[in-house]
Amino acid sequence: MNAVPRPQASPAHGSRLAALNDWVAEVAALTRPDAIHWCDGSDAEYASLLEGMVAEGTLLPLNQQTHPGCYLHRSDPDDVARVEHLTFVCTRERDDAGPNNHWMPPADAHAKMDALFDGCMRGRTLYVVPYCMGPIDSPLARCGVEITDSPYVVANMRLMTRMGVDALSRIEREGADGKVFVRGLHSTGELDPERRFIMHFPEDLAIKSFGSGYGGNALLGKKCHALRLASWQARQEGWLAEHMLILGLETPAGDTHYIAAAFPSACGKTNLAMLIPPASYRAKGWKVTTVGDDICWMHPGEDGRLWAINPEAGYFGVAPGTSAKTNPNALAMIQRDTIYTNVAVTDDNQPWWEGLDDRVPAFDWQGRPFDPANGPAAHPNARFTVRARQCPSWSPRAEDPQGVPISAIVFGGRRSTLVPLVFEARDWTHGVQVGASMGSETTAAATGAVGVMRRDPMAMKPFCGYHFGDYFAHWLSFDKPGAKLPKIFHVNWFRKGEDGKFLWPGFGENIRVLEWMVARVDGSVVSGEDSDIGLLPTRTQLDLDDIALATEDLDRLLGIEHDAWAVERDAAVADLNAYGVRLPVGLGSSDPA
Ligand code: GTP
Ligand code: SPV
Ligand code: MN
Repeated sequence: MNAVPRPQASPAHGSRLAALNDWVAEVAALTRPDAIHWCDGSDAEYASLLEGMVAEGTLLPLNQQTHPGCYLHRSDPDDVARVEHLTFVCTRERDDAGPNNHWMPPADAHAKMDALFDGCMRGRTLYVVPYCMGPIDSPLARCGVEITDSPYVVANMRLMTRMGVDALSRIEREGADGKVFVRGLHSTGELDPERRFIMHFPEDLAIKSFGSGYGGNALLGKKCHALRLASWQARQEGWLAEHMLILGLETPAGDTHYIAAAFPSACGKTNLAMLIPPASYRAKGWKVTTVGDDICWMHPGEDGRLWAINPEAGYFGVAPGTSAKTNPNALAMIQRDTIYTNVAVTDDNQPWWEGLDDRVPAFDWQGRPFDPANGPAAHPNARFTVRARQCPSWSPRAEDPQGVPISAIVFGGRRSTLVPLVFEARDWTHGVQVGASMGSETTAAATGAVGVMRRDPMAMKPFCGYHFGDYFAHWLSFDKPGAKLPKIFHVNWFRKGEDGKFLWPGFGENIRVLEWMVARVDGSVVSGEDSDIGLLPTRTQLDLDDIALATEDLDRLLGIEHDAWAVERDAAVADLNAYGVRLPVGLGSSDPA
């Protein structure tokens, strides 16, 4: 039962847009909810949703003295991450989805999903959630409506997107001009992993998701809309929808450079986006502001540059590893008005996770008394959901309807061996090749084995809504006369020594690498060594003065192992060649030059 807040009488009166009313009525006829609630996005509605979930026991208030407005949701233990093997892109032509996606014919997918949705909302409330991805007045923003029977999803959508009456007005205004909104239908169903599917229909801008309440599977504005469907739309319309953070880097000279960075899930986007430079850098005037931490939509501007918006309005961040040392901005922002999912709690009911501090938790993520024999106290993919504006480093430019101009694009993976701290691509085409060849060790953000090296081009393997061959060609197409494209770099914060420890201190110290990048962008530093993988900084170009690094560790972090790289490149080329005839000429060749 989830009959909160009080439903409206009839779906027919929800919107001025007939297409929306008709769709809601159609979904209600299929799913048979007890009540229908059109979300307005108000504070009162949010409060009443939380209250309802607390009453039914699906949300637990945390310590309100230390964490006002904070709550804990414990998910079903089998529903803790994205399920890539159950995620499909259902294009009319199989080849349009590409070998990078699971595919099903649209008619079969609809039949399968509609059978699951049949009567699934009996005894529940159907929520209509209008949302806008991007600043509400931005020409670059796109709208959608999610229908869901999960108040947890509604509350999370309220934090993560511009949700409610303003979004509905825009949808109605655009609908009157014939513009289509993204239709996302979601039900948590019985949370049976055997009856769980996330289906995308890019040609119809539609999503159907059943059987999971977890973030990327259920908050349909995020990965389903803003990446899988948006990447499809972006290709048709000449822009890019990417799995990237956006940060503003203020230099001592007073310039601000905006940098977009694509790292796979749980590989450091939130942390880099909220970086606090070490004291010596702060004293010189370096500062980082946060525009976005997960998704970036980039449009070519009239000036030839790429202009980016963050389509989201909140953060759905990884809790484990977040601490006053690693990410003080994040820790500060999640002290209030935050929904936690699958963290542990201390004996005085504060949220806790591995890496936070040395307290010992009282209960683990499943609510069991903590026993290390059961594994980590917090689930490794435990998350927080919070409004973006609560971040101390939040950039007001996140609300700029025109977005921000991008100076540099960074690709990076979690690679314990081989891949150096940083290198620069020679040009755009080489940069696309570097991005397309990216590999990373898998994390807990998706179900399956952790720590396995997998090719994850542009950190988009789970999120590109069409054929990767076409996607790489689309990237290459931005290099045309008049374009002032960003420089492209590759980083790796995760290189390990023989003792299994990270060689590079990471986090705030990553500013040293960003500093080199903007010096390259400004032209104030001439390029370093042209190696077989790209341009490397020389030792003197990186400011490493006051960090303790043994010379042999530094050699490893900054050097190239030529033989091992040759093997890596052959492997990357072989993987790229799997994209067959749609792979742009040159990308699959073993000679990158
Ligand atoms: P998604 O939200 O899944 O897309 O992840 P993300 O890319 O935003 O990753 P996030 O910043 O949340 O980091 C994931 C994990 O990597 C956390 O446990 C971090 O503490 C850790 N991490 C982030 N940056 C660094 C770094 O510079 N060095 C090391 N060693 N670990 C890092
Ligand atoms: C990711 O897995 O990349 C995330 C979390 O950002 S989710 O919303 O589940 O996709
Ligand atoms: Mn992500």
